[in-house]
Amino acid sequence: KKYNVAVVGATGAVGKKILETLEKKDFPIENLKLLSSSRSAGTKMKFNGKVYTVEEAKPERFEGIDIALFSAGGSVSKALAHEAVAKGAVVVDNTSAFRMEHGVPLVVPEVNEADIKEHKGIIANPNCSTIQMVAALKPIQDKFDLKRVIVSTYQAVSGAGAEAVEELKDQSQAFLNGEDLTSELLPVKGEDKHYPIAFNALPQIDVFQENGYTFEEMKMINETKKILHTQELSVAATCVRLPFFTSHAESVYIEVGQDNVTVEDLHKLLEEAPGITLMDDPANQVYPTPLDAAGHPDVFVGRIRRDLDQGNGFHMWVVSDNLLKGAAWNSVQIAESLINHNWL
Ligand code: 11C
Repeated sequence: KKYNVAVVGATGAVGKKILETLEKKDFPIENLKLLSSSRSAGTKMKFNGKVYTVEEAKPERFEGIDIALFSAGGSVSKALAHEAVAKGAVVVDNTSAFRMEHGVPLVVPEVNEADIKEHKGIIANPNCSTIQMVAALKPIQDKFDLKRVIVSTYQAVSGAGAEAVEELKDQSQAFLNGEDLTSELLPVKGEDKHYPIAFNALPQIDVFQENGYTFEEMKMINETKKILHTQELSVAATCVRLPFFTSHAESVYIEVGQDNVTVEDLHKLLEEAPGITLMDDPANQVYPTPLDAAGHPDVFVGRIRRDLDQGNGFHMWVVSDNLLKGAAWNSVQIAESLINHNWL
């Protein structure tokens, strides 16, 4: 059986990766519809060798669509996702619009695939930095119980969109030419102040909340609890933007609920875990970097070591391509689960 698929936000950084992933996975597509804002409508894009013209996203475009993959920003999802569902489509939404809504499954297939079947038309794809962390945490939670998670992130500029990638390139060039740097976008589009990202580190991703955490940090905290089904888990996050293009890296500290867990136990678990590639051999300087992970769908884990003071505490380093497992790959996996389990 083949399906009618719409990609909303097809011309964006994630939309392009969704198309690449659908091609790579040979997704069973009957008809493909590429949708975007009115600004990008009319753009020609190739898929499986055929040229498609991108159309403006409007409610009537979802007539006859089985699966709609949204990645055009929260406001587009809020405006059109329910319309798409009303026309009979199941929506996989890659924005933060519905993630914390009751009745909307928030899914990383390796972690909580079964949640998909509870959907009422919309399934949310988590934030990229959350996805890679929970993929690494889930096997540990299942076997050794998890008590606490403290994460610090090292995030790529592509997480802030194609314009942020351009800003880093322009600023790097200017810096090396000895010119003044112009900052118009980062840390957050539309905020009062902007700081250079080139040769810098910005401890703000998304807007600040009343509690002093940023929205990105709160996404990591709240989404992790929802996906792992553990409201009692202690989670704290500090999210930082760094000047590289692809893949988010994370230093993750965990405390497990069992005594006598060893680094070898964690190695064995993660070696066998779906979607995880273990790269952890300090004697040979083996550990994953953002460049290693870029272009690959897996979550890479290394640097696993016991805390020197806390017997049940461990540190690890988790890296993954933010546009693939963090976005496009995970969304298409959700769509595959929908069809493989007849959950459409
Ligand atoms: C970033 N994690 O790196 C963000 C991008 O909620 O899907 C993804 C935003 C989201 O800036």
